[in-house]
Parts: sequence; structure tokens; C-alpha cells
Amino acid sequence: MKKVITYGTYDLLHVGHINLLRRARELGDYLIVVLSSDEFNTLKHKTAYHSYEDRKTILEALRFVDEVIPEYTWEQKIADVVDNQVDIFVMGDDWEGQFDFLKEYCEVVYLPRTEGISTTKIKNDLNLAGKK
Ligand code: C2G
Repeated sequence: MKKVITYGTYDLLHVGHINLLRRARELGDYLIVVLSSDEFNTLKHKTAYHSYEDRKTILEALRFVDEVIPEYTWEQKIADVVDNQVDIFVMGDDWEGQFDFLKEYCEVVYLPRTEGISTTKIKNDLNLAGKK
């Protein structure tokens, strides 16, 4: 069984997230999403609208996603890959090159991001709509 892993906050789930998860899952047979905890989001200077538990429930409902585990630190990736016997690490190409240290442990794939959509854009657009 070829195991794939990817990381993220996955707040306000949108088509860019879905495109990433679908393509990641298609690279193997089993997809683990390591989901940023609320505390880790603070380290990433992000404030998610949905709590970790709700973002986890939403991701677990997707047919592309086989398992969701928490992301607490930047440093946990090697352990995650080794402990879960992961074959392929996948991220959107906004992270191109940032995780090449994992090539010692697994294949590293950066996939093109989906243009024109982001959680930040959704928040901004909704905020502007509220102002009209
Ligand atoms: N993504 C994408 N297209 C978009 C938006 C996001 O392909 N339009 C991808 C990102 O490249 C990432 C994934 O969707 O691979 C999740 O995006 P975020 O929730 O923003 O994740 P991020 O904050 O980048 O978390 O340790 C790594 C970090 O936790 C990555």
C-alpha cells in the first residue's frame, strides 16, 4: 500500500484544497492529512475560523482522506513520515523546495496550486460584501 502525507490548516474548505487532496490521494492508496492544531496556527500567524475538531470532522468526511492527525510543530515531519511508513510527501508548490530535507525518507512532490482561490480571499470577499 502506497501511503501519501500532506499538511495544512484546511480552514473554510475550498476547491483549491479539494484539488490538492484529490491529486495527492491519486498518487497512492492512502492519504494522511496532518492538520494544523489551533495552537500551531498561531505559530503560522493564522487564525482559523473553524476549530481543529471541526476542520478534522470536515476533512474526515472527504472520500480522498483516509486519516487525519494533528500538526503541532514544524519539526514533526520526519517522525510523521517514518512512523507512518509514508512513501510520498505532497504539498502545494507555494512550498516548493521548503521540505526537500524529507527526500532522504520519502518522495517529495509539490503540486501546482489552484489559482484564484484561498481562505484569505474568501474572508476578504465576505468582509467587503458585508460593507456594501
Ligand atoms: N492549496 C492549493 N491551492 C490553493 C490553496 C491552497 O493547492 N488555492 C494547497 C496548499 O498549497 C497546501 C494545502 O492546499 O498544500 C493546504 O493549504 P493551507 O491550509 O493554507 O496550508 P498551509 O497553511 O500552507 O500549511 O507544515 C506545513 C503547513 O502546515 C502548511
